[in-house]
Amino acid sequence: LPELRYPDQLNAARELLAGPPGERPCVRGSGISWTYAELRHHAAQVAAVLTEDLGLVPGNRVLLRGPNEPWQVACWLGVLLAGGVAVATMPMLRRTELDTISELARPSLALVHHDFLHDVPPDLRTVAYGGDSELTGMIATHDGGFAPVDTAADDVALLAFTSGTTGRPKATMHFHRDVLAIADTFSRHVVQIRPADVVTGTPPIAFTFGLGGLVVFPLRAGASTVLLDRVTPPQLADTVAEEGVTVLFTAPTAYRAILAADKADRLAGVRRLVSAGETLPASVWHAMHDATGLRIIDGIGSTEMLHVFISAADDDIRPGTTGRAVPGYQAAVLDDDGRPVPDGTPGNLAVKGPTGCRYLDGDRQTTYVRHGWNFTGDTYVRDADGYFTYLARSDDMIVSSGYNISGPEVEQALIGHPDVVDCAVVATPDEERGALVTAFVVLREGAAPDAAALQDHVKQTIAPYKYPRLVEFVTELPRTSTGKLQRFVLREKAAE
Ligand code: 3SK
Repeated sequence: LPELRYPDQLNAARELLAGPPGERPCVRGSGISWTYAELRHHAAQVAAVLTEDLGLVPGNRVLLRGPNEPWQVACWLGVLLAGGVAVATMPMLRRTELDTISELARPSLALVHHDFLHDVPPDLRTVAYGGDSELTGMIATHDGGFAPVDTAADDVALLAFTSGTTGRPKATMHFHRDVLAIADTFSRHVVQIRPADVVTGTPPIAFTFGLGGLVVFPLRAGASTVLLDRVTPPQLADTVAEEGVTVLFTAPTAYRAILAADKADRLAGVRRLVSAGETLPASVWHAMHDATGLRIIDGIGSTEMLHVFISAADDDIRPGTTGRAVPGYQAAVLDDDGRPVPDGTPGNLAVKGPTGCRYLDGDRQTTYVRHGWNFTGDTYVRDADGYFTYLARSDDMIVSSGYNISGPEVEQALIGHPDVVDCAVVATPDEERGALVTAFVVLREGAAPDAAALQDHVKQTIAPYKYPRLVEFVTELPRTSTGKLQRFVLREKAAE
């Protein structure tokens, strides 16, 4: 792999929009269909509104909130063209989570889809976009002639939030060059997206898996992308057939559901299936291969590294393993002191490459980045051929249907219910979702067990997908003599 070299002055949005011919189809979704020239025009209009009308200066942060559709892409690119820092937030987040993100990211303003204005902190200057909104009125006075800000390759382009194990989200910073690097490694060398490709998928573009797969990769390759807002797996398969999709990004749960719904034949026109977000069971890989002849490209990435760093494609794939280090990255299994463990021995997965983990607030940095290695928090084993196999999360994160859910965050939500005196949240292994969020709850004396009421309470407090699907009522939680919760006891109980 030739070393990735970028000029010192680099604006990722300008690069992503500059290449392909203007008339080429670029992005469609929600009834909109834009060519590259049209996306370029709208992104430049957004940048002009931000700088000339709203007073944004380079380095200011802009919170973004909305579903996967073309205007979110125009806003994201517009922020980068203006030299701003995009802070994309998952559309399902609620006020509590958005308050924390605002507190940490300190955005100067927010661009929010007109259907998602609820739950945005009221003291944040917010401009609605899409349809007949404030932004639509504002961009009308700009002709799209905005000159992109000449950012440095190492200027921060985006803050990506990850749910920390403590329940408090953590922001990771990524540079303009990182945005191009993920396309010039995983996309270029493993997925191999081409200009004629039509890409789609399910991850929100506020999640870096979706941002890369559905925005950065297709744009960098001059391909086109179809953005979908909340589709079921059978609807996804139908859309793939109807829209002529050739590259699909989704999670193992969706591949399994497409197979279960007997919809795999709808993937007949697809060239590449990509899976990330959770580990892909060998059984799903083989079932999809039997049904379609396609070999799913599995991968592991992280918000901290921006995108996928271990993967394999075509004949290199060994189902059940995640693959090998993506060209441009190095991966290793290390002990707690940072020394490599022998092949076949479980240890901490560590990775280094052109992108890297940079937390906005410093306290995690020294724990998660040591000797130039980024520790991912996963326990992995490597074989003699350099294939990495996932064993478990090393911390308290629960990975369910591709979502990273922090056990302590769900506990904090539960403990806010007047009937709950103590609780602990762990994962129960599950064939369908990878893991189920499971709550062990101690009720106040006299309170009647009502799992549905507790589940509703969590859904009202934090993003609904984090609610505990299983609730078990207990009289006490296992604790050490110093009062420390013995999570491993509960994990074993949950797995029984
Ligand atoms: O979960 C993953 O494997 C992943 C992949 C790409 C980008 C981000 C993440 C968290």
